[in-house]
Amino acid sequence: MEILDLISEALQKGKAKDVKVMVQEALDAGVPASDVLNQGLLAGMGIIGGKFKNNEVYVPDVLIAARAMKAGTEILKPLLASQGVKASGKVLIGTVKGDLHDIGKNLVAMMMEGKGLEVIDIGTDVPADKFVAAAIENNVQVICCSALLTTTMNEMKAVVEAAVAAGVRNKFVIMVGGAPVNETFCKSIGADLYAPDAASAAEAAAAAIKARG
Ligand code: B1M
Repeated sequence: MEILDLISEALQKGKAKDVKVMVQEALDAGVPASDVLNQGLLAGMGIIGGKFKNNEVYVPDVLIAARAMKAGTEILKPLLASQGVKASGKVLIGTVKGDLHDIGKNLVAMMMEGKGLEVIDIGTDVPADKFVAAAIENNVQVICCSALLTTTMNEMKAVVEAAVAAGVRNKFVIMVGGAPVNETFCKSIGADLYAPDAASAAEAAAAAIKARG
């Protein structure tokens, strides 16, 4: 079996230590970091996601797989982050209120760092007014909101509304993303940007910052 399949399999079983060792082995063998991420780690997480949906695995199984994913991405982080072109700017990122999913958010943050952006990560389960207060406090240019649940994606609208209420809507570009989110939803809530994945989110944030001058 190929190393990337072995990484996917170990991740599905939640074997964080094995994932760590094999990610390093793959890199040492010259496999590009992006292949290790997409064809190893994310492939494994995709399979777990499908099984979770079909009730073949349960929350604890997904949690240990998520931990293994984190162990693998920690090794990839410096490599993915060093591939980008430098661009100056500051972004704030968090997962919206009621939502604890942070793997996608962390990947977006990692790719943004790779673009030379300074990333302020305010974690998960973040209320709308906290997004806005932290954006003002840290003087960022882009507010990035992640949501993975259909029940929490509407919290992104609350972030837009909180920015309007605080009189700072024009000060920030508001970017949204996550599995249930799309361009139509982005427009419908009055956000500025939607990106489907971590790499395009980083591109879009850097471009928006550049466009604003
Ligand atoms: Co949850 N979960 N989960 N879960 N979980 C999903 C999302 C689900 C689709 C599974 C399923 O049923 N198939 C489902 C949501 C259904 C829905 O709303 N339609 C679901 C559910 C129901 C739940 C619970 C309610 C389960 C329960 O308790 N009964 C519960 C909710 C807890 C809560 O948040 N309040 C729950 C809990 C959990 C765990 C804690 C066990 C764990 C999270 C661990 C963690 O994050 N630390 C977990 C996981 C891991 C998943 C799945 C399996 C994987 C998510 C993931 O990390 N994917 C997921 C199923 C799936 O997606 N296939 C599922 C990998 C990640 C890299 O992708 O996050 O999509 P993603 O990020 C991508 C893009 O979306 C994008 O870029 C990323 C990289 O390319 N992106 C952005 C993300 N944010 C962005 C922001 C941007 C731009 C792009 O700009 C700002």
